[in-house]
Amino acid sequence: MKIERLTFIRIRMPLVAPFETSFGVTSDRDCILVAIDSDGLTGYGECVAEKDPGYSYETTGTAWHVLKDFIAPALLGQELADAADYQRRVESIRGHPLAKAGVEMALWDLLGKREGRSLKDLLGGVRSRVEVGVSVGLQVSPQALVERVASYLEDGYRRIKIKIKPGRDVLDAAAVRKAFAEIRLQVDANSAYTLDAAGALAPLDELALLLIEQPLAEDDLWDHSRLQGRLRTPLCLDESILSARHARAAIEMGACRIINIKAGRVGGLSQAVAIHDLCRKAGMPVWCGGMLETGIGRASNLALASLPGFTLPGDISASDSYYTQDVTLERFTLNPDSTIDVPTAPGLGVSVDAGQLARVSLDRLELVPE
Ligand code: NPQ
Ligand code: MG
Repeated sequence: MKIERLTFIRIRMPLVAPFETSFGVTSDRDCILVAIDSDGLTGYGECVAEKDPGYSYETTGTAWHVLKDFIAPALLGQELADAADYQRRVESIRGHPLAKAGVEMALWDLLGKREGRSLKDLLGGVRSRVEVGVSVGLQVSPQALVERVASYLEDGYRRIKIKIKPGRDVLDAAAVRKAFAEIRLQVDANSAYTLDAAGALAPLDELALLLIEQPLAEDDLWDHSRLQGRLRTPLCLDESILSARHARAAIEMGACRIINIKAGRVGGLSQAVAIHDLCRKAGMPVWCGGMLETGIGRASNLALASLPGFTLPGDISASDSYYTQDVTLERFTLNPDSTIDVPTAPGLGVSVDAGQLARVSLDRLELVPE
């Protein structure tokens, strides 16, 4: 495929409710959409960086810079064979996985549209519907949290993840467990603890949680292995797993018993699949993480989560749970069994709502070969 044009579109979509985590609170989703034109077709991708460096050091600002000044010049006017070819061309750009992954997603969409095959088929997916859950932000009180969870259960979600931070952990989780004895429940700390402070998490072992996600620092596999030795509940790593090498090290060290895979965090769908394959061989369960994606990234997550090793429910919620209006014409809805259908149309299987995209756009840059 010849890369004839690259377009970057910065958008801002209001969330239905503010989303609070251990690193901050946000009321809008800022991200960058990527469009690649080749041979009369357009492929779309989503860079999941946020406005602020809370989850990752990358932001919409750094991603815009890396996309415009480094990734685009490496691609414009070039013939690209596939995702592996793309990764070789951006290999010398250090870091910035979220920026790289946004372009790789657009390439897959283009490849699929060209071949008339869905992303699920291209990646080797085996399921037509995937199990999903919802991620619930920190609320003002344990009572408010229980009410929020009740409403998500009413919507049909059968797996609940709550955000925790020091001082808002055991009481919150215990309140939810007390109100709903049987539900599949897990917690996510987004790196808010040190190994010493994580002593406070010991009572979580009594709450029958599916997992405790990323309690310690992103760059601290070692202390996660120490902490896992003290807890019966499986630890799950999110921020710490940036490549297949990290995944292998985490497995060998016993730093976790479950891995959350996000294509953005690992630099693209191809690496996400590689980590899936490695974990599958090692018997390490994985699930698909989420970044409050628009319909574009959501479609990509559904295709990824259809691979056979994704045995736990993903953070892939129905569009309505986060946004009143999306940039895709398709809206993803929850089936009664807490699953969402994987798109079957070529590529990502979604089409962009041009009017809505124009309404949420903040900035747009079109680049063509010189
Ligand atoms: C996680 N996601 O698993 C994250 C992190 C996260 C669904 O819990 C704006 C955009 C705010 C992306 C907050 C979920 C966000 C964000 C948290 C991602 O760790
Ligand atoms: Mg997480």
